[in-house]
Amino acid sequence: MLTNNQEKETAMSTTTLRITGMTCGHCVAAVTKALQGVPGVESAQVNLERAEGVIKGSAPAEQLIKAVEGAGYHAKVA
Ligand SMILES: [Cu+2]
Repeated sequence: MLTNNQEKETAMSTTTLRITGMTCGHCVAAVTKALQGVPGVESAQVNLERAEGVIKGSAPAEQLIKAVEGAGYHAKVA
């Protein structure tokens, strides 16, 4: 158990993205869904007012940005 937890922690990281183009809750939902669909993502929290997404997991930032752009928005590492 302990070993599993430790392995998980080392593989996990937090990526913060600056996301532009979102105007409403629909956009937030679309971006969140796109991010959650990236392999390795454990959780994605998208904030409209801050134009920000906080993603936890082992997915590389490059893949996260691709997913956001695939949904029709723009992102870069904050
Ligand atoms: Cu919208």
